[in-house]
Amino acid sequence: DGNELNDINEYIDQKVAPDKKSDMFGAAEGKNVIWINAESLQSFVINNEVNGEEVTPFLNSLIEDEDTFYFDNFYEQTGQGNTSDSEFLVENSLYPLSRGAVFFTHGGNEYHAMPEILSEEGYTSSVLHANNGSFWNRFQMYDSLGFDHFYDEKAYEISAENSVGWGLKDKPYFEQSIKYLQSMDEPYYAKFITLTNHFPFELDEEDRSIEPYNSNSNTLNNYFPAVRYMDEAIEDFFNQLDAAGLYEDSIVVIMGDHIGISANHNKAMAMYLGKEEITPYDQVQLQRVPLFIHIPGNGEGEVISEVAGQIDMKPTILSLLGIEANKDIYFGNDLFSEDRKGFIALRNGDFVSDNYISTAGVCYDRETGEPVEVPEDSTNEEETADACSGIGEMVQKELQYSDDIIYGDLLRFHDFEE
Ligand code: GP9
Repeated sequence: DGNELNDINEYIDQKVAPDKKSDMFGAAEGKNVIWINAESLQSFVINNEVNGEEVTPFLNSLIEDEDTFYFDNFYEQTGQGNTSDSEFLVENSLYPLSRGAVFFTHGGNEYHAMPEILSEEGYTSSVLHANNGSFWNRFQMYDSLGFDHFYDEKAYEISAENSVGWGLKDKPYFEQSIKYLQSMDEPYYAKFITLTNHFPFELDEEDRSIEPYNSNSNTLNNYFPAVRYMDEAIEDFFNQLDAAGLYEDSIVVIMGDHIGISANHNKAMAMYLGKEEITPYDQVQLQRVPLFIHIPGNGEGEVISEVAGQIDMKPTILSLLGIEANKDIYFGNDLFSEDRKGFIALRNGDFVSDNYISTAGVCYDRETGEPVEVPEDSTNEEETADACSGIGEMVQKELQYSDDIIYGDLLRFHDFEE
């Protein structure tokens, strides 16, 4: 009957909700939100090179842009639902499930997602993705999340020439999407989901601007030219937005959705990163994905290094747009607020906090990557207790609360009205 919600609300009030609004509250009020879900983009390629060539020249230049905020300790928190899990995190500020894809298993639940909240503020919302709309059960879930329109593969002209791997290449995809953006009622929230930089990172010769890496993993080798292609596609898209006059009135968010290179390729990854091996600590650090928030005319852009994650996107975007959702149920923080929880829970129960990384039962110092050693003769209780255990308990509680909400479809019992 929803009584469980009392405990959950109490936890959110005490541990999650900030005491006051951040300085950036309303900094993008009334602007369109153009969201780019960058398929399989990981942070290790940013400001990095392969064969002496920059991998992501456009994204690197964006970091330097005075209107861009770049988050370099931003983690993906997905489970088996991959891209759909990242979407779920972003739209709801709830966690995906530990097994299966919540888009499939709980697509018919009641949610109070970002598109619905935005529509109450006069926004229209759409997803543009040139794949079959049933993939990841998107038709049903997008309806539950409150999206007004879904431009799936039927909205695009797709041929053998303009396709590779999973379907329409990113460059023609963005090009063909401009007309849809122009037709949307403003203000709008438009979510783009790219496709070309998808495992196994196939690319036509003509689209290859840099050479593959040379290691025992073809997956990692081919990742670099595929990422460069996406970088170019996003650059072209920025230029098209500008030419169409859509740039000034819109904030653009670019977020990596999940890792592209799994632990199966660790030998090659260690070679690329110049390490002897990929440790469990490194593995968690490889779960960092880029997050860019571009706000035209802002001028205060900077690199923000505090620990952050996909769970934080909904409160961050709503705050930037100046929207208060005081009675919302969410587990993330506004990334521009100083008053934050201080940890990011990964779906498997590992976590990253300001000081520690906990994975596979070991507590690491986040800065040094060394396991936290407790002096044997220590009598200080805080020191002798595993440094990670206090936060670990909160992580477990939070994941459990989120699961309870989804399994019990609890949001149907909650009154979101202020
Ligand atoms: C498919 C695309 C990729 O439509 O979103 O999904 P993924 O396999 O990365 O979850």
